[in-house]
Amino acid sequence: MAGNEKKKNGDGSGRIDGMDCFDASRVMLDGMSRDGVTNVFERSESMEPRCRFGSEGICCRICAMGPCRIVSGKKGKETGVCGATADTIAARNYLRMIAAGAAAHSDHARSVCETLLNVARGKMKDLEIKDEQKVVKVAMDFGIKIGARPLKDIAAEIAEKALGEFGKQSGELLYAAKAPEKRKRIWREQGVMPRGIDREIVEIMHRTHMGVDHSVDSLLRQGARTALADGWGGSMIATELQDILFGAPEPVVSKTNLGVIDKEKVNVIVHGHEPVLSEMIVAASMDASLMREAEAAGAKGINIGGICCTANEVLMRHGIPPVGNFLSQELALATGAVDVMVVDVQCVMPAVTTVASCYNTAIVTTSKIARYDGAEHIEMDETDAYETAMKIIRRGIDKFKTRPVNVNVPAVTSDFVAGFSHETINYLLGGTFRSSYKPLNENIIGGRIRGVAGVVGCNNPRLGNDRAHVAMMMELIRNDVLVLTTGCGALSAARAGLCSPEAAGLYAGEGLASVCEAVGIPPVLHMGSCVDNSRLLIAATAMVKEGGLGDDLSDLPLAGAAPEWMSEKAVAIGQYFVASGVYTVFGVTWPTSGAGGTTEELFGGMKDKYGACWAFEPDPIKGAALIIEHIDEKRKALGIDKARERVLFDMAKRRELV
Ligand code: SF4
Ligand code: MSK
Repeated sequence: MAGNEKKKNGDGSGRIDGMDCFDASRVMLDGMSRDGVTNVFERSESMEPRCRFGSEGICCRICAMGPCRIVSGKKGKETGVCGATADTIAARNYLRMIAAGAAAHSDHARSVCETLLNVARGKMKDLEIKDEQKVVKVAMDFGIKIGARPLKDIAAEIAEKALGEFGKQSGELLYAAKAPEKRKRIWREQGVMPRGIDREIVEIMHRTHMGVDHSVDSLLRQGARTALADGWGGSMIATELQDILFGAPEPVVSKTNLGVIDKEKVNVIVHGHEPVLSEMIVAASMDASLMREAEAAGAKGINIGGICCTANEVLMRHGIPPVGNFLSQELALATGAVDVMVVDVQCVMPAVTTVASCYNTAIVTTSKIARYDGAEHIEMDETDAYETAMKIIRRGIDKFKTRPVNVNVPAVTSDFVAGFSHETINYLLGGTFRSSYKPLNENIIGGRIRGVAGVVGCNNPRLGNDRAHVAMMMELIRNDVLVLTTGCGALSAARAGLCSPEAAGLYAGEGLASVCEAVGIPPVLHMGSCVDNSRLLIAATAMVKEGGLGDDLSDLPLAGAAPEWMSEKAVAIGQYFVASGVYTVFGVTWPTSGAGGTTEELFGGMKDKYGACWAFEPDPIKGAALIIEHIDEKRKALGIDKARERVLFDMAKRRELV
């Protein structure tokens, strides 16, 4: 049953009548169990009880005098062999998570810069600059002269300047200039203004080497600086330059869940993060010669589906239906109808090769830096990515010929809308002639929208499948909080039917529903992939600049959350939210919980430094309550907590703005 056909039951579970979005996963898990194939949920269960020292961040193995673990109490060891306390150990471990997360986003960004440079210099066949307006916008952000220069020259200079951000040794990152003035002052005062992306990451590795930085305060400042180098550096560069290359997303209608796999067609699943090759795969899937080859093999065509953030990239720009998120990768393979799964970097489980071998699927790795035993490797030829895409699809056609007869595809999909970039929100709210955040701000000031929450990040088998995301988002929209979402959380929301305009009437509070219905948007806005969390920073900055809601990001009735986080990238994202002034609630587990001083600094001390701090709450409904409480505090501080005339910007009102 499609998500749009569901009936409201208000239990926050996302359950719908008949087979629901979660049942599709259960069908696959039962099938895998019958086939004797293990899955991520079983493996997660088998890890219990998890190591307490590791969970609480108080195991250190950075030198060979250890590993050391801290056992508090009378006979316990209060320090490691070298004398490092639990706080130092936990802070160092935490910083290394940020370094890894920032490195992943930023290395992705580096390859986008290289692609743009190659395209601008005419070295890449079949790729063209799609968004000329964005070239001009980014050139202005970077202080690049435009004049009458050819667009490709400007684009090449953008790519070179962006590449320069990685190796910069001093000064300030270019995109940091976009932040509100007050925020920049805070960063400078706290000594956390990022200099160069690579420099900050390397400095974490140096500071956390045995015997270097032992002060929690000093360590956590470098953590904040590196995370900012991710959010306002690597991630923002990736987002903006990908928009130049592939086009800024616009609202697009699609479907999601395992039912988008088409039994009659050759199914090619794109999985990972970098969009260059997946863009080419989408283009090649329409190639007449390949269509003929697929038909000759007995298929009714070629079907592309996505998993994880590659899914979000091709969804946002082409409406390609996502099969699912992180936890769906094995389930998709277990349908037996996936002919080839093409993977690049990040969030691809090594287990896919084992599962694929049981279901006749080819796993094809394509990145120079990511190889798996048991997979085929077809390295992307940067000068001819289209040809690489053709080879991969042909591999799928070959596999289709030997596909087993018994495939198991649950006929479950949900309809939804994605493609809410900052530019789109601006346009949808303000209209063509005067794009503006004014209607959003006015509705927040008037009380119809209580506030905004960015609910983002991975999903985690320790919590079941998507339930924390769905429960938290439903609780927030029920309380008139507009939800912005990215990454796997966005795909959870889409699957549960929360990203359809109809969800406003079904699940949102009266105020939020009235605004969504007037503008024609869902109460949960899908804004893209993990690197696109930078779109949230830009949207929040636009709200500050619009006026009426304070003069810094920390003044806004705004919060962030990752109720099912799993990867180190999520920690980097959460920390750049906090250092940008956005209160952030994580679920699942807290990586420094065994170290009181470090945790206190993250949950409290950071509030004095950055005007925002972390919180940990494993229960998603209680996590939503923390967010609502925070939003209400901010409303009070802004003096907009009292009932005021509510402003609804309908079409007539929006026309008045022009
Ligand atoms: Fe143990 Fe110190 Fe070595 Fe860490 S750095 S393993 S705490 S001796
Ligand atoms: S893919 S980082 S599981 S959001 Fe970006 Fe999903 Fe988290 Fe990977």
